[in-house]
Amino acid sequence: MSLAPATRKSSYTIASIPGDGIGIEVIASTIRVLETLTKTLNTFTLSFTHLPWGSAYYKETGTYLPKDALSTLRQHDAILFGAVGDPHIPDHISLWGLLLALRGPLQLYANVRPVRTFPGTTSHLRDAAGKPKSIDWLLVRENSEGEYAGQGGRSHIGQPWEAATEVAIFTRVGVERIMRFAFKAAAARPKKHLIVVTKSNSMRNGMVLWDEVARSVSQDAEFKDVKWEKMLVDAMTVRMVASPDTIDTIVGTNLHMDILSDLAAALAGSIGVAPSANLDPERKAPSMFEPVHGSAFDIMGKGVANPVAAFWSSAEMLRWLGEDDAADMMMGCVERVCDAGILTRDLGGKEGTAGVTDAVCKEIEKLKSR
Ligand code: GGG
Repeated sequence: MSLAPATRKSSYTIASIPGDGIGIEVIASTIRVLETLTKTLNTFTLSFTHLPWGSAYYKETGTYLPKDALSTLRQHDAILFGAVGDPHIPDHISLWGLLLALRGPLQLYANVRPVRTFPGTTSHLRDAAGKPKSIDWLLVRENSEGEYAGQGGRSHIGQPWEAATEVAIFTRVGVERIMRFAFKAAAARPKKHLIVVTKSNSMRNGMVLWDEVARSVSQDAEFKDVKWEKMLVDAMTVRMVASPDTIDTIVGTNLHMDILSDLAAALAGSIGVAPSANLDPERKAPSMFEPVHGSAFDIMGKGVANPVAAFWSSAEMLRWLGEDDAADMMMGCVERVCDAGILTRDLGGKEGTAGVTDAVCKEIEKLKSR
């Protein structure tokens, strides 16, 4: 949900950061698919800047990002990101060195994760008749503060009395802007229903601020049609499993929604298809699009990674740039391929990354004759 309108152009610049592990494979596939799409449609072009930032770059240079990384990225219309994580580097070093060093400083404060039962996947939820239930939710994750604000520390390291803190920061401006974004997103969906997830029984400061801001934003005339309710995060996990039909749009903190969005993706069918968008709704910085999945080093280089989450993320990128028709066409092609059973092994199929990518490219080329 943009707060500033997209400016359509004839040509867009995309910064590509494949990162680590299978991120490298799925982003290569995605660029092939996007290039096939733009060539077929002939309505706009995409030019890619290939940035080598990731764990290999860190091993070589001692840093994940060069000093001018943010200014380099700001020269682009959008960022396509793969994954971060390497078994030889502690996860907190890689995550803070790359992904979190972009989300916070670029103020990509809204992390949007659409979750639905995709063609070719089956929801893990079954109704009383034993039939799989399908899911269609929109998850909105606050993406700049909470436990991810970077405040905390360790003292008396190695002593039995060692102490460590991870301070959750919630600011009124941070909570209000994500709440407005979420209400707007909910208002744009047919059900117009928003669940605000917190833990405001035990967390009596920051989480109570969330509740208060939610109430005050809900009173805006703009949101009078949105039905909203509060839910504690523990109860929300039960509701996601037991009553999925009562859910539409969910908003919550950085940490809560990181966890709930993995659960949601798994319940809907597979994390292998789950997309995400790190948005600056004011469009001062380029927004960043990435699959929810990580680097999956165990299957790296085997040619079996599922590229669908990266394809879907790139369709969200096109939509964000104002190219809705191209995004719809691309998603239509990906869905037809998956529906035809051309799937990677994680979804029970027989294809590898290349097989699915080839099939999507062929489906896109068919658009020429329509
Ligand atoms: N493509 C997503 C990715 O690389 N995720 C790594 C990860 O651990 N992310 C944690 C987070 O999103 O907070």
